[in-house]
Amino acid sequence: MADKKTFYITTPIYYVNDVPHIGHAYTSLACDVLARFKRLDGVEVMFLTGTDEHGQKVEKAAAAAGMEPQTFCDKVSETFRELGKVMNYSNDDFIRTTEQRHKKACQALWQKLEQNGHIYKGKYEGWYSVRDETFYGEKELIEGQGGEKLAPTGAAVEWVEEPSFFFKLSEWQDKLLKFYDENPGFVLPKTRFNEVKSFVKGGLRDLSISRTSFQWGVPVPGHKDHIMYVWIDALTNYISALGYPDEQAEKFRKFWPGLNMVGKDILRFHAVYWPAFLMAAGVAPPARVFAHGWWTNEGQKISKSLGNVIDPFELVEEFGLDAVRYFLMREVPFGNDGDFSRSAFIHRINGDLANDFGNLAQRCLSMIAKNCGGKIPSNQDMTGDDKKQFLDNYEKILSGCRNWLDSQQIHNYLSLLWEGVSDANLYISNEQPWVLTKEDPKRMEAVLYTTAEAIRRLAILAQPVMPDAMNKMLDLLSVPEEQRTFVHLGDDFALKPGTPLPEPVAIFPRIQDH
Ligand code: ME8
Repeated sequence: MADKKTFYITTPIYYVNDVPHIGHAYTSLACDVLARFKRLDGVEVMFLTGTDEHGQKVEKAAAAAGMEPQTFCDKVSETFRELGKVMNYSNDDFIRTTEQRHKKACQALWQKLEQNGHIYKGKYEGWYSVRDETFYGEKELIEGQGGEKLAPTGAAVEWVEEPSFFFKLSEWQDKLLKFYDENPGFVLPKTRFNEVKSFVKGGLRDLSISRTSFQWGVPVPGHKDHIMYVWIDALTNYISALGYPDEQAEKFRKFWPGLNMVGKDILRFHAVYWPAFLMAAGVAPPARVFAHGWWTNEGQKISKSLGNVIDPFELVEEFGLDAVRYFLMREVPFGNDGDFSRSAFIHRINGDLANDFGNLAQRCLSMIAKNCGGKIPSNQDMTGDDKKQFLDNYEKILSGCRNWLDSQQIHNYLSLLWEGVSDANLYISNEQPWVLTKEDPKRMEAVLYTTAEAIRRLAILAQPVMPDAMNKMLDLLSVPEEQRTFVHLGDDFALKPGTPLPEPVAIFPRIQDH
């Protein structure tokens, strides 16, 4: 994937039974960071998100709200678009499963599976959880406090008996295992891949892929009384947005296969069912499925019933967007579970942003304003050491960032950049330009120049996580807007002595806890 000139990344499409919370914001944010990084690195990117609007769960939520399903979906889907604006996602498309382009793709995929002999008609008798939109085997169930049967996720289950079409998933065990062997990077993190493999090794049952007990979904072609199982419908979104069934469509040819980013809760659908459906239809499986972990809130599982849902809109309102984006991407190793706590948030933001990066910029820029006439200082007295230590290492930093992000290690990419921030802070503390103002003003200018140029490079590299704040920082350095991609990191685009700078302002104020 690393050398490809195009990059396709998708978020799960979110159910519209509920309004967006921090978990949804997190997944999409990670995709946004990866998409922005690739764009700055000269890669043609397609970043897709959207909403999952069919199925019993949504139908019930609409009924509970006293609304027609379509009107209900229109309303809730809009809140996910709104989240995208507030979080500054750079998605290129937003797909809704109630759109015609998507229904057409689902029906075409179904027909392909049927033509290729992978579907048969039968009767489903078993357990179903509407909350999880998942069929469960008897052995998977757990016992609730009152002795009732529950899904392994704790969701209620109901017994279902109805005519159903089935996908012959049982025939895919060996083919999937072979595919996994041949594609060792198909699922990340590795531990999750092992879970997927052992699930498949345990044997696969045929999968019920149509329902007859409700109406809200895509009709099975030629069988209007059957509605497609919401997961076969939902997974198809990743290719319907590329123009499937037209496999010659420009986007499809350019971007498929892509990276499907998901939370660990829905890995099985993406790493087992999805590649099986695709291979059965003669389409390539995704290039990678990355399953990230889950957030808890102050140590507790996030749930509506506990009333501890974290509202991303409120968080951004209180702390500012880029602080939220930074915290979510930096605090927890991407792939692990993480805990959201107010004190950890404040500690992280005040430490990394206000103290480390913010102070560095503030110190450097205010000295330039005061002592260099508000212009980029001269670099005449820069030493070979200054350059070697701070400026010549950017290629190594860039390639380090690329490596981390090609394996979706977003936290490591940030910690690599913050090593650069620490080095620059150490440099300015050691060189003490404030002492040089009288003693050696030429050297003072060189020290401030070196620091400002290091800040320019770090700010360019940190744009994917904090696009607004880093743009402001680059504005403060008078870096032309069209010179902010990774091509511009090197010496050819270095700051030009004598360039006038705007009045410096603090970019990352300290958060006062109250
Ligand atoms: O599953 N921490 O939609 P969904 C981190 N429609 N991420 C979380 C989270 C948490 N506490 N809670 C939710 C669906 N998420 C299907 C997907 S795709 C073809 C269909 C994130 O609205 C995480 O990405 O329930 C998880 O996978 C997703 O929200 C589930 O969103």
